[in-house]
Amino acid sequence: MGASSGRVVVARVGRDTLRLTPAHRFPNDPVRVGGTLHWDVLALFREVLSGLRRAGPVASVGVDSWAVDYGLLDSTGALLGNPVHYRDARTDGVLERVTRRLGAQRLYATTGVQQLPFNTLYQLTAAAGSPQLAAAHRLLMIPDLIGYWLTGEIGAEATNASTTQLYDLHARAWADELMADAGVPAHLFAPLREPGTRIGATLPGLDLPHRTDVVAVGSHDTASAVVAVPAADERFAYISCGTWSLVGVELTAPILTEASRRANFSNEGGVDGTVRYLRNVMGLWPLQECLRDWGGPDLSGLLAAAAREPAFRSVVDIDDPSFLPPGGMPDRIAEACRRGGQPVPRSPAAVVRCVVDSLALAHRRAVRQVQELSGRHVDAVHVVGGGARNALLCQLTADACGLPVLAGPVEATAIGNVLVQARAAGVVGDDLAALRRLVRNTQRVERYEPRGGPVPAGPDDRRVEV
Ligand code: LFR
Repeated sequence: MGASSGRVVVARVGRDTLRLTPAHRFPNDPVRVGGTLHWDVLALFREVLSGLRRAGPVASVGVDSWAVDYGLLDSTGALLGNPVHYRDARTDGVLERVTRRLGAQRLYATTGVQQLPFNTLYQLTAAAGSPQLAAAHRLLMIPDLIGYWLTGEIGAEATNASTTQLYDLHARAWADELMADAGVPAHLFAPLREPGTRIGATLPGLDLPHRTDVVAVGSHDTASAVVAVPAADERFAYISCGTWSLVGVELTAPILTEASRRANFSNEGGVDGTVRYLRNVMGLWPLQECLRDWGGPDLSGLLAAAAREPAFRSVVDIDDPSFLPPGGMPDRIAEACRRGGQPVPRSPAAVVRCVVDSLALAHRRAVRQVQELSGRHVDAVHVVGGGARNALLCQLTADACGLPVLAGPVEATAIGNVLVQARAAGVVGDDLAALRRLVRNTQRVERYEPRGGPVPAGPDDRRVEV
């Protein structure tokens, strides 16, 4: 389940085969009620069930989604209200308040996580004192909530737990002391489980035609996507590009230097104990929001027109937090151009060009920084996820980075999800290198060489000084 759409995908996996068939696709449309932006999580669950009915008999099921958001359960296991969307304004100003109290250095030293206003820590602080939180018995992250509804089993998958800013990356356990000091009730958090472990069997009452096992995967979508990066060695950066661009490298140990903290890089938990050392870049969200504002025009036509627009005519700092909330995106882009003394794009094609140019420059900034901060030098940038379909973005990213871009697979998240299940079933080889070899040998990857033309300096590196 992604922030803009979900899908149930059936995979057929063997030692040398990996074939994906989409069984069901569905939109994920948030709902604003009483001024708060919510996920329609029951609708999502209904669509998951329809997908499973269409999928036919399968060996197992794995669930992944975006990170940081959660549902609260009461002592009977009933859901207490709809989960709140991480883009809701309830966290405005909370990061600054909590950080002043707990200290940015301490937060980073314990959790290794970048400062994002919507981290679970800040969402829970925003909810402090609410009757809902007072009645809560358990907190489940979105994929764990779906897993609970499918099986009746409670647990917290580790890769997603690592995004909450309430997880101790050294102890690989919930950060109880931090929770106590932050006023977050530690009893809400479920026992941790690792990707590859069996959660349980689907409940008979769900009325699925076939009962099947549910297996924990890298339930943070980005963790699954990184599993499916078709790299042959470790000298690669990845951009998991969808609503967000997650730009990083894969490491075996976290980087917790002051420079890393100030550059706002995250050490998120990966599959097999790896560290996803990455930064959130704004991604395709501004483009998705422009399309929504324009009533959903055809994207491929717009991208073709954008490719004919003059390059780097107007660029903005696409990572600016002013682009985080939904609504009125074309106006906000125009306003950012005006503020930055850039020509204001007039047509949709010019706006799209500005967004894609700006995103390519933000990719470059993160790819450069991740190498400097980690000491890992990369020979290529792998773009996986929906953004791998965007040829203009891939080419401009290659040009900006001065590195080849290897684009694909588009369905990296689904592939990473299913490969961890297939490994748990003993069908495929055991280390990540073997899983990636299978992806490389079976999936289409497009190569974009840097063209070597002039690329302007990007907007200044934005530092998060808190
Ligand atoms: C990508 C993603 C990012 C996370 C953001 C919010 O889909 O999971 O990794 O930072 O969504 O949850």
